[in-house]
Amino acid sequence: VCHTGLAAYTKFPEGFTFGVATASHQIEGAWNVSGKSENVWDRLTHTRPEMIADGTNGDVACDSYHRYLEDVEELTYLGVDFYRFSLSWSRILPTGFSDHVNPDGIRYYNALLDALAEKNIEPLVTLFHWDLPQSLQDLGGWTNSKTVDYFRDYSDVCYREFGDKIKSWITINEPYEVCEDAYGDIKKAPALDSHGIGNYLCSDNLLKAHAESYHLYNEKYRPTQNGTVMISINSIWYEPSDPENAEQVALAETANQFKFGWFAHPIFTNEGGYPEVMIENVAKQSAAEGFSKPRLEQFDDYWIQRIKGTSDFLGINHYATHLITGPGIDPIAKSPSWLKDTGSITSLEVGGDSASEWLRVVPTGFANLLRWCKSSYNDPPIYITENGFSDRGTLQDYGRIQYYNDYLSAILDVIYDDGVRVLGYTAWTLMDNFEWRAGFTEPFGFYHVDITDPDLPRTPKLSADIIAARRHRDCPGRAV
Ligand code: PNW
Repeated sequence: VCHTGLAAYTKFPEGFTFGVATASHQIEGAWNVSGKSENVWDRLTHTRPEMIADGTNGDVACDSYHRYLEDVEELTYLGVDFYRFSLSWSRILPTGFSDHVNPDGIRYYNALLDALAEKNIEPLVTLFHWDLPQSLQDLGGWTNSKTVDYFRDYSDVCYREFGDKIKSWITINEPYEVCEDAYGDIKKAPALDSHGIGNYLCSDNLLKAHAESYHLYNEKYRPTQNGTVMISINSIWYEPSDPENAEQVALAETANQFKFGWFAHPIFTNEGGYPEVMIENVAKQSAAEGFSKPRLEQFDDYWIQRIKGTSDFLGINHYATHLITGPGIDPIAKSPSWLKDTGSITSLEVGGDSASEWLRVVPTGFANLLRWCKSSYNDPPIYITENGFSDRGTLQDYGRIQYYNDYLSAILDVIYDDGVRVLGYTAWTLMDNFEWRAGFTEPFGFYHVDITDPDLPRTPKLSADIIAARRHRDCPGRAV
């Protein structure tokens, strides 16, 4: 139906849908406006600006809180089927708890949802894309088991207030990045750096929180609202540097279990629970390090059952493939730590580069990841909930155009050659935005945003023009 480029296959199956994504903290701005309270990213950027590449923050960002109608114009120009965005917890619940619902927060998202509906753009909405209320972080955030209840309460408010307009939900964006980067390291806020400990407390709580939110929707809202709920899991996909070498192959599998399997195995396998190799490796390392108990333990039977099967689709965020270069402890690994627990050394795959050090272009890795997901997780229906490329600040973004052509071709290959059930695709991101600790130095957008101009003008890059031209040509009848 819709052509993508020069490849073995050029047409996606009937019903395949396309969208673009953003996240609240990266675009909204209005950080302390109309009742919104401080979140962990506000705190980090305000108190430790030296941790952000260009010293910027999300105070204004793309000012989408005030300019959301411009966003909807851009989406309309691109001709997308759906728009993935996230809700700001501290804008909706300024105390972090459900005792006080902020009417201006509810009004804002309703206005955005209404503007999308007018253009026939479906919302795909993430409840949590990293901007935890600081009030909850003060209580331990995702290391506090009560956050399971607080997240369920927050979900309840969102399902209740917006569930008539939102039929597709994502509970949590990229649990690995939350637990490992934010609690086990300093790569994301709150930058706790509790390596080997906080990261695993987080995963226990975050998986339970996701499951409770799913069950809540299932029991209380699905009968009348008829929507779906999924989780989006990020994968750096690991491959053996020598595919003929059995040890390398085993190490790559271990690395994938530690990265993707950490959160996918408990939800998408028949047996449930954390991957066996994780439980074993962490137990072994913990004992050697002198801990009285393993730093990560298997869920009990109640929670294994409660977490299993709690996602209507497998949401995959994918950007890059890395090569395994050998067994042994990575010299940069802290002790104790997730990285040390994996027992494998990784390195970047060769491939075209981007503005992000971690992002190399390896579309074959994407195809292998999708085949692996099919065989590891019972052939789940899949949505690609993020995929994208950072440029070095140009409107002539040939690198991005090439990236999307190649990665979309990889999807076509696995759909037609391997029967992988990919149902939809989301590009990251609509417009250049606050790229976390990289500030505004790694633009991923179809639109350039000039943050030096107070009007924050948005300009379509070449990639945006090409998408717009193709979508309106090949898919007539789309909202223009
Ligand atoms: C995602 N990796 O993060 C996030 O969901 C977005 O908010 C972010 O802007 C986007 O990707 C671009 O970075 C990722 O190392 C962080 O593979 C790390 C990786 C991938 C995605």
